[in-house]
Amino acid sequence: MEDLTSIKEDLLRDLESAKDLQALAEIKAKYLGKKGLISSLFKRIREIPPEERKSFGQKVNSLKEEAEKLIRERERSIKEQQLQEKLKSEWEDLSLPYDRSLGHLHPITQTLRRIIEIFRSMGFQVEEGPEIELEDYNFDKLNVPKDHPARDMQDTFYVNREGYLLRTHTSPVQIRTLLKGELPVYMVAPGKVYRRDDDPTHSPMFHQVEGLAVDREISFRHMKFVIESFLKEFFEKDLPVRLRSSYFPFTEPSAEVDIGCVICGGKGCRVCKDTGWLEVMGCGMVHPKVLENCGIDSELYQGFAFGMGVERLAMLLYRIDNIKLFYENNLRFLEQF
Ligand code: 2NL
Repeated sequence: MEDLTSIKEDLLRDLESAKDLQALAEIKAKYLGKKGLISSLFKRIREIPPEERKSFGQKVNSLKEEAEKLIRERERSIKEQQLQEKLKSEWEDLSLPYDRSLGHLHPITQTLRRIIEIFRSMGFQVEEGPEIELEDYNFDKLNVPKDHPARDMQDTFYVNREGYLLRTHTSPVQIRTLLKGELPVYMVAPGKVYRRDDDPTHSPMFHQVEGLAVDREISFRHMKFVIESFLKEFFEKDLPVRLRSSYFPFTEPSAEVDIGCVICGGKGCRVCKDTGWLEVMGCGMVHPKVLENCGIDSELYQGFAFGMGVERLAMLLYRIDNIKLFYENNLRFLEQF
């Protein structure tokens, strides 16, 4: 009987000094485990005179139940204490001031979307394609001769696999569309293009938008009207536009498009190199061979195409003098747009 009282006193003292669940588990094993102090009492029942066994058994049982209850209560109080400590240490003051400024689209993305929206409003569909392209779609089908300098390793990034390259223009997207054979086609192809160029006015990756219209009885005048309408909307003014004769293997005839200098108004400045004009895109009537390469009867169908550099147009629109600013992700630059 004395043992029973002292076991309970020991248990209470142990429980009070238990600081965590690990310590509590050890206490539980010490008293209630298979070889624990209380479990061993049951084994000593034979040492008790028979007439006292019943009441001894009852006392051990109730000690066992009480011990279980005390341990459960201590477990709850340790858990509650740990929760309170956690709440205190992880508390965050949600009322503290924080940076509420929002990000925005990159100026190149803004310019790209501005261009696309103007052509969409004129009924052109937007088409996209892969940046790793077949040499066949990027050059051959476009009537670019096998020995053309643009195909040179010095100008084009060839991928480490026969017949593949990083597209040098978005024209292969238009080839893919023409090959589907669904005519007429009125489309623009925006996206990244790659050339082995790296100087203050050229970047090895830049963005292009090309346009293509293929239908019956498409003429050079349709092209001129579409391009002039686009440029007036893009620069939000009634600019002078002129076409200068030029050459591309995929168009015949071909032209460069100039606008009156948006910086000096045509008087002559550093940007237009004192000519009063700025070259902003290239264009032309789709070469019959390109149509035939895509399985289109060039006697029935004609087309016009054009291509422009997005960085160049963004630089003129926002008056930026260095193309590299677009790729540095300097927030002091980007935040201005
Ligand atoms: C430029 C000139 C141009 C084209 C791109 C084209 C596409 C097909 C057929 C014929 Cl599928 N032409 N594209 C035509 C003329 C000029 O781009 O200076 N780009 C930045």
